[in-house]
Formats: sequence, structure tokens, C-alpha cells
Amino acid sequence: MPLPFEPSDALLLVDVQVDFCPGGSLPIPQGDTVVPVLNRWLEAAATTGIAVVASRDWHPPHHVSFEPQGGPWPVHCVQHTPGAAFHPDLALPNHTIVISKAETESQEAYSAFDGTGLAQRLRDAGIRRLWVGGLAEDVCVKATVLEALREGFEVRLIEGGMKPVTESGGQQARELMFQAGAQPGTLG
Ligand code: VGL
Ligand code: ZN
Repeated sequence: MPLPFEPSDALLLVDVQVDFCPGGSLPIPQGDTVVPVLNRWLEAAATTGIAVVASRDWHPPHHVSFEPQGGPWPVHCVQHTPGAAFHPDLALPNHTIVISKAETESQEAYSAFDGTGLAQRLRDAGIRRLWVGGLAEDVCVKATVLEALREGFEVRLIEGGMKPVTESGGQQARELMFQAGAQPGTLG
């Protein structure tokens, strides 16, 4: 099977972190099942030499989104804690571009583009199309995909490579992302 990539493609893996997987502090049902899927894509990316970007939720200890601060979420992905690490089985290459987000205590940021300079960085690297997977499909993946499309990137959604917090949220997110112009992505 020929791989579907062009040189102007990048793989963008959103928040595949310990806290978002079973056993973590904000576990997404079957969140860890994206890891073997995304590892196949990482292998394909390595074969073709396309760029790999991995975002991480990277909160200060008293982030506004945390329940003790009156926010909607349990404490999760606190900078430099084990829960904030990428899933240990995710086979990220050494040259992975790591994008940390939601680092400002008083501001929520779901999208990997929000306040990170990612769009400019991708443009500077000549990247025009993103193959996206990760967690959570109905929160940070959705926000990231919609902002990528607004920024003018093409988006392919990696099949089986994302999981939602809730099933209905996932369904809604998929509809929104496809409506906004994202296309399905398969490895063949
Ligand atoms: C996320 C909830 C809170 C995510 C981040 O990465 O989808 N979800 N913070
Ligand atoms: Zn968060």
C-alpha cells in the first residue's frame, strides 16, 4: 500500500497523555486504545520523513480549569508531573515538535494553536496539511481541528486515532469537524 503522505504533510497528535488514559486523573474511556493506532501512523511518518507534532496539556498547579479553582475538570496534566507525560507506549521520534498549551493559570486553552505560535511554525516549515489524532476527540482535538481549518490548513482525521470524553460529544464533534471541512484519513 502506498502511504498517503506528501512532503507538505505533518502528523499532529493531540494530548496523548497519561492523565487522559485509564488510570489517570481525567480518564477518557478507552483513551489508551489510540496509542497502537497512532504508533502505526508514527511509523508511516518516519518512513516518509514527514514532520511530527505532539501537543500536551501543560497546566500550572492552580489552573482555572481545575475543580478546586471552580473549573469543570479534575486536576490534570500539571506541568512536570507523571500524569502530564506522554503515554509511555507512544513511540514519539526524537525530532517530535512538542507544543505545550494552557500554561497560563488564568486562561483555558483547548486548541493546540491557542497561544502557541503553532500555525506560524507550521507555515514556516511549509506544512499545509495535518493528519490529526489524539485526546479528547470532543474537547482538545475538536478545538485544534476547527482552528487548523480556520487557519487554512487541510485536515485529515485519523480513523480510530481519537476518543471522546462522552459518546454523544464525540458524535457531535465529528459532525462539526467534517462540516467545517475535515476529511477522513486512513492508512490503506
Ligand atoms: C482536555 C479537558 C481538559 C483535552 C484538556 O486535552 O481534551 N480535556 N483539558
Ligand atoms: Zn486541561
